[in-house]
Amino acid sequence: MPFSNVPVEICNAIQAATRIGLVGHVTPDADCLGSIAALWLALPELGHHPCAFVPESTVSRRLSFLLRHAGLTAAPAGELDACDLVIVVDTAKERRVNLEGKWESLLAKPLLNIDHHSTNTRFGKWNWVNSHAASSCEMVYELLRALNCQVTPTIATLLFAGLHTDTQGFSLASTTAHTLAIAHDLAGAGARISEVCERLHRSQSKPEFDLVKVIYANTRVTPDGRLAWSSASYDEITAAGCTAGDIENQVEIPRSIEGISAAILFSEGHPRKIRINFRGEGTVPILNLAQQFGGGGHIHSAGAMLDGDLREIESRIVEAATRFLSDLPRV
Ligand SMILES: [Mn+2]
Repeated sequence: MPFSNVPVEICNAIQAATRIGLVGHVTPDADCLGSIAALWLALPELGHHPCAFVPESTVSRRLSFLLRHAGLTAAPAGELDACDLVIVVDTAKERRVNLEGKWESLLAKPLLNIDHHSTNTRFGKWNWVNSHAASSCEMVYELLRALNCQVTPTIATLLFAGLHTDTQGFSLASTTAHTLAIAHDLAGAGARISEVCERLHRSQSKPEFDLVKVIYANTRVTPDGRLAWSSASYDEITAAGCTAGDIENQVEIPRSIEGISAAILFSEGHPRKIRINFRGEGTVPILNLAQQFGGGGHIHSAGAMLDGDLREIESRIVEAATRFLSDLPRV
């Protein structure tokens, strides 16, 4: 595998640093946590003492195994002061960083931005943004190879988790021969694949299962069959015994209906804070719709946050989505 993809200044910035902070995005997913945990395990080999800033309350129960496997303990936010380099992974814009306190405090630091979101605002001093990469873990793998770091079985497991989830089990259009070649390398390095997949797909708690039932029950499809959407109100989420952190990729439920062009999930993790996940099938550039509502992400997978009444936001966005899709040719 060639690792010439990694810009030399990225390696230089890491090698020159003494105390490296690691930061990801709010509502961290497996790609974000896997990237942070893998770097946290690998960088000491280069003589660095990384600090991972991952507020514990933001990590879903289902994904907490990633941090446990790494033996990672999150650093208190105050330790950011001592860092002379902060690597921000999988985060499209600085406002989405997952930090206790104010994200603005981060901007005073030299930032190294490693990401695969096409909407990345290039907020770092160094920016390595590759929107062709299926996951940030894929990029972190290349980085570790370029830095001549060992990829231990645990590091391989963490990176595999990110590759696997961001590609929906290697099922999305973003899955390339390159993605699979890296997955092959990770398997060769000892990634514990069945363990990751059991944690990700066969480890639902009863509350998570009950929330899934709500999302199935609330799924609707427009008369033309092009849009499927669902919702979970704050009351429904709490009645199931879940919290905002348990909303992950349940948008895959309405998305699983045959023939749709787009799927949307509206979730009210906190009262009147509505998170919207958008997915586009085939060539549907759903990001353009999400951006009408201040959102961002990838061309076929995007998100937005709005404040207000769930039902009002739901009907407004479903209407806009229907219009958006009617202007596109049928897939
Ligand atoms: Mn990602």
